[in-house]
Amino acid sequence: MNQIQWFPGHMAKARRQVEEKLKLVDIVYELLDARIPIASANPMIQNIVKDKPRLVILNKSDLADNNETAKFIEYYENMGVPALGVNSLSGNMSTAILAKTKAILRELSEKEARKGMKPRPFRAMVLGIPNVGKSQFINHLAGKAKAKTGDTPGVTRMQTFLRGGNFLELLDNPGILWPRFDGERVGMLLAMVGTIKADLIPLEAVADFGLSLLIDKYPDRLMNRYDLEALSVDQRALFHKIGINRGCLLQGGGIDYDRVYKLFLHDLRNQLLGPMTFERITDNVSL
Ligand SMILES: Nc1nc2c(ncn2[C@@H]2O[C@H](COP(=O)(O)OP(=O)(O)OP(=O)(O)O)[C@@H](O)[C@H]2O)c(=O)[nH]1
Ligand SMILES: [Mg+2]
Repeated sequence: MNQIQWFPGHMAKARRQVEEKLKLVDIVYELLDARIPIASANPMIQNIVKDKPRLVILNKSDLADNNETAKFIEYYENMGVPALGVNSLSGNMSTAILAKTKAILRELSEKEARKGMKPRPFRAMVLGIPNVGKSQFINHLAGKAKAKTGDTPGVTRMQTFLRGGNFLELLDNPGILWPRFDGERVGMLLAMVGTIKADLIPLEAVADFGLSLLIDKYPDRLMNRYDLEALSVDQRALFHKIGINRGCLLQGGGIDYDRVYKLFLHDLRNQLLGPMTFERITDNVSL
């Protein structure tokens, strides 16, 4: 993965570019990763978007726990921030997104109609941290693979408007914002789902973090997947057990822990333990 390095200068530039583009649009689609809605949010979003209408998109909702996605949506809506869960890969959410957009922008349409203006497509821009699925989301709405996607952050360059049905125009070049940098936990979550380059943090630390999250939030799935009879508090012992059950052995017979960690993270990222959400609303959300 080609990691964008965010330095203060880059952040200022990204912010400026987004602020320029904001003038061109009626609404902002703020994309979050439904598995980590808090960690994948840009900390300055409110400050950057200001009073431009905003719709929070919990993207990659196919990878997340539906119950938890519903709770996050309810939470945002209660705070006055409209939100929707979306699977940009294979779902068909265009109608729901357009309907929600129209509802959010109703006042604007009415105002324009009173001024005698003809109905026009709304203009939207997509905002989010690298790799959250901005280009995929645009393609989903535009109906074809028009924006370039890839699992490397930072693949998008050009700037035009794409048609998303008859009522929407999307800024082709999405606004890329930096992730949170406040604390180890956020970095771990981003590395765990594969949003930031995994080797920025030692493999063992990411796997260890993931294991403790699963012990806390999805213990049954963990035990089922790896045939564990009990979840001891000693994580090294659990990885040892997983290593034995999965045949991650060194030539001399010891456990190949690196392989165990990789296998575990691969399973996590590829939904082999089912769709999961790694944060809860109670984990101190700030909008
Ligand atoms: N399962 C699933 N994968 C998704 C979804 N949306 C995007 N992806 C995948 O996530 C990866 C990143 O998607 P992009 O659309 O390239 O992300 P981006 O935000 O445009 O990334 P940058 O342009 O690099 O900032 C790709 O491998 C997509 O296939 C989704 O809703 N569900
Ligand atoms: Mg992109």
